[in-house]
Amino acid sequence: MVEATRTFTGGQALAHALAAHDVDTVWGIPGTHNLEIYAHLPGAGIRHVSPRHEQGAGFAADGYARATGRPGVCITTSGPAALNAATALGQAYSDSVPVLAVSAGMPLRHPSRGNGELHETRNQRAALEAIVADSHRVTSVPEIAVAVAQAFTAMTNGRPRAVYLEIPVDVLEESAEVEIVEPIPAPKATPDPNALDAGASRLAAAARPAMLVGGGARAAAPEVRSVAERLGAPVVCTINGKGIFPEDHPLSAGAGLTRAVTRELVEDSDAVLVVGSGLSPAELWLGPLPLAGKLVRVDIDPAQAVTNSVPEVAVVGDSAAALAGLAARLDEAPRDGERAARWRSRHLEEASELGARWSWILDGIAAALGRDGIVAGDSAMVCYHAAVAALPAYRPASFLYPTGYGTLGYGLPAAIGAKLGRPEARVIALLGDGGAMFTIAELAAAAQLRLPLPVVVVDNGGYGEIRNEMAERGHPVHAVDLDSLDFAALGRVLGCEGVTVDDQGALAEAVERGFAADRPTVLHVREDEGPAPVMAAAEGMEGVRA
Ligand SMILES: Cc1ncc(C[n+]2csc(CCOP(=O)(O)OP(=O)(O)O)c2C)c(N)n1
Ligand SMILES: [Mg+2]
Repeated sequence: MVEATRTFTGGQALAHALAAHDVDTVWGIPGTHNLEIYAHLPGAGIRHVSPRHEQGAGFAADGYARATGRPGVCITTSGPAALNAATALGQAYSDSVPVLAVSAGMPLRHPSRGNGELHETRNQRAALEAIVADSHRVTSVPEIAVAVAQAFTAMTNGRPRAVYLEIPVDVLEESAEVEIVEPIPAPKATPDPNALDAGASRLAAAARPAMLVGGGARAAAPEVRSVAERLGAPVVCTINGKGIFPEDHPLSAGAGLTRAVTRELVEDSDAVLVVGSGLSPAELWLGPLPLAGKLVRVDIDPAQAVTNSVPEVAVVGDSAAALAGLAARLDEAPRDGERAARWRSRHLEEASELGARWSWILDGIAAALGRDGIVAGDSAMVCYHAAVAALPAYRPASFLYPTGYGTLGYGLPAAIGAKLGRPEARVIALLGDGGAMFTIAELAAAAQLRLPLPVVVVDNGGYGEIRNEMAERGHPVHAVDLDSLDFAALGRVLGCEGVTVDDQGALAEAVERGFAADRPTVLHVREDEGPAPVMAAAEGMEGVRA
């Protein structure tokens, strides 16, 4: 807590309320309507980071939140600025990432009839409300401290999500007596012991158990491990869960739900424990997994516990508490190590097939990244076809990827957010040439921040995935070719180092140098020719990826 009661302007009340919630960094762009917020960020001890576009602010706040486990905050001015951040909020919402967007809005005493106020959006709050889990427009200065506390509760209590807080521009400027509100203590999401009993006995009775681990288990890595080891169960992580279970563990069967190995493992298993995953179609783009009759689900969100696949047993609660409860009920039984080894080698074999086309790139990155690094990826084939399967991860939140919303332009700003949140970690951005251009301006932001950030751009001359989809459908292939750019030169113009690399050794060396540099390094890499991995569509499914 910063102060007890004081006379604050609205902008000051916001800055102090954020500080009271341990916010140390915010991303945003100042404008006429939010100047009163900017006036008070330094006084509240909050570092402000300048992206080059509000979408970059939102993605950076997301990357920071994923990498640190703490909410990310972005600040916009009204109208176009708030809408520029909207896509990033949609991304954070769909991947269960706690991001708070605070925006100035039209004044309280304003007709809202499209009378032409600067930045006027017909209904800004409604536009944002359609995207996030919780949105609120305050009507007075004292309310701001309460609204911030409530926003943090909405973000962090239960399933994390994006939230939106709007402060009318006149409320930002007014002064009033404000009581600073302490963070609201979150109730413990303790699982029901009966559900734990039922889940544990269902799992203990299985001869061939498996586990699927999603992003909701990011704070439960030790508990995931102890349940997996007790069950002797092969473990697959989802894309958002990648790294929660270390991929060099003998029970690891890799990451990615859409993969053939995952489907075959589920088919072969007689009980499957799914932890903190929506089993979302966005990741299961070839169709749902055959989980009927064998599913035990752990989720903090009671609604999500039955979404997409209905379980035999649902354990609702905090994933660490639920898994600890399950582990305590499971015996350390001798298990079939041969089965786990079989699935592990099946995974490794498939991963090397999927990654083949990009293997020199992935191997070069892996060599320099080490066990503790973080990859922030974009929605490019090198990420979802290859890196998910073939770039091993060993820690929670070490692979940041726009899974649910699938937006392009995420990787670079998310990497910036991650690097600022975890300065000691090696962070790398992995982008396609098409997606890179969506937020390429953020190279200038990263350069100004002097971030030692390698940015790998995998260039296949355009929207490769969409080109493939058009061809597969027998449609005319057009609108997908982009003139090849000199990304290294572009990086240099924006204040970075820039290199073009065409072999694994040079790439690994440039990445290694990039981690030690005093600015970002753009690595322009040309994708090898040849067919992309084919992921055959399941019966009746289109198999469309994006
Ligand atoms: C915001 C947004 N617009 C459009 C798309 C549709 N889309 C999906 S993949 C893709 C191509 C991306 O190209 P690139 O980043 O070069 O990756 P590649 O497919 O070539 O590996 C497009 C346009 C999207 N996912 N997000
Ligand atoms: Mg491309």
